[in-house]
Amino acid sequence: MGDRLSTKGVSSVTTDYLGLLGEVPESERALAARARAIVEEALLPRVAGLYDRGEFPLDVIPRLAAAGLLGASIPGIGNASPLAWGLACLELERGDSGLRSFVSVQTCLAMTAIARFGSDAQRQRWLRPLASAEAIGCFALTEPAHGSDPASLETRAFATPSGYRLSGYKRWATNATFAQIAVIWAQTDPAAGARGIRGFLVPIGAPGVEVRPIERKLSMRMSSSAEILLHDVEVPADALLPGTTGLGSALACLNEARYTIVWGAIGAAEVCYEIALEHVKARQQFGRPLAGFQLVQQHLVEMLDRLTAAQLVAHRLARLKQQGTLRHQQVSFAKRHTVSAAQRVAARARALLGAEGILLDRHIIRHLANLETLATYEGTEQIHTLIVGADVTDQPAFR
Ligand code: TGC
Repeated sequence: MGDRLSTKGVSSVTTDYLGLLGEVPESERALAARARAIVEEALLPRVAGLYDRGEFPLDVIPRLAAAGLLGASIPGIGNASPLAWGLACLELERGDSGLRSFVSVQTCLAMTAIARFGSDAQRQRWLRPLASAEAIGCFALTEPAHGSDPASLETRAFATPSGYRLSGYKRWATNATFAQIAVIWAQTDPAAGARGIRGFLVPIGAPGVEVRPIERKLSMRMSSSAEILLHDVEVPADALLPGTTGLGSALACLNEARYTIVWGAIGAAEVCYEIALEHVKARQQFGRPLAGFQLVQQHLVEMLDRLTAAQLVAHRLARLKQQGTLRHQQVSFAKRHTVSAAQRVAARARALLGAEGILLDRHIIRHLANLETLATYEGTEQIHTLIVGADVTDQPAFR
């Protein structure tokens, strides 16, 4: 299998145990099919090398745009259904989480912020270029001292006669090293607390914007992560996203990105399960295939159990989103569920491959490492536990 993992012909047969895909109309599979083609042709043959070098494949971006993946979920741009979008995110993550994260940040964070909270002029200026990849966007909420608690962020937007002066320090912004535009979340009025937080469109090339890549990651190595330092950056009044009304606006964008993580985690889990299953069928020890041992079968069935439960959660989430009744607490529930399931599946798959399981060329260790990021970014597993806990008890326990 080596560096040239082929996913053709195995995924729906071996990982769709309850036949969920059989109920998905062809029209809702087309986007995912295009994503899969890109992954198989343009990513998988070289993914281990890219990951090893910590390099994002910039040359794939035009193909993602041509396939309609950038902005696919944005009304008026892609118009993909939640299910079609989720399945596409699953396929992207089967390649690598860095690819799904690129598409997710561009679409769910940068484009959603503009589509929902931008002025007509901002939408006109940015949405089509972002969908066609003429422009790349990023999103900066987290700060070195404020991750799980963004309400306390310290980046300030001071009103000036011509607009705003932004000063602050952002961290963990995906895509920032090659983006043209950043959605920056800043406090405009500390007395207003979380409701004083507003979003701003800041060109990465503006004087005073400094982007510093975050190096030496051992997870999500194919994704570009960066810090954004704002050294008294002057922006005009129309840099403000006028529809933003507080932290809730930023969190509304995160809901969209969290939805893609729900699906992406399943893609990673599927690949790990498939590779492990193929391996134990082929690998002979003690005179017979590993697959014939009871302990191995127990591992496989528990992996399939978690994977299938995660698929059911994701499909249900898509249905709720389609109906317009999805609550953000349900997204938290699902992110927590599918990422945790994928972590268990990937860890067991790694063990089933023995020493081979730690090789980049066997893919599993890469997904396992990436899943550490999925369990952390856009709300840690613990934060999502507390969001659901508050929902079921009416007792917020964050502070
Ligand atoms: P809280 O008082 O609960 O909420 C403040 C306001 O926001 C509303 N709200 C939401 N609205 C939409 N969607 C959600 N998911 C929402 N959650 C809360 C809420 O109703 C309220 O509205 P209003 O009108 O009453 O003002 O806020 P809190 O300060 O108590 O915090 C709650 C908590 C901890 C759940 C929240 O802060 C949280 O989700 N924390 C995790 C933050 C997080 O996910 N950070 C990661 C950011 S992503 C990033 O920067 C790096 S990844 C992106 C990349 O890869 O580039």
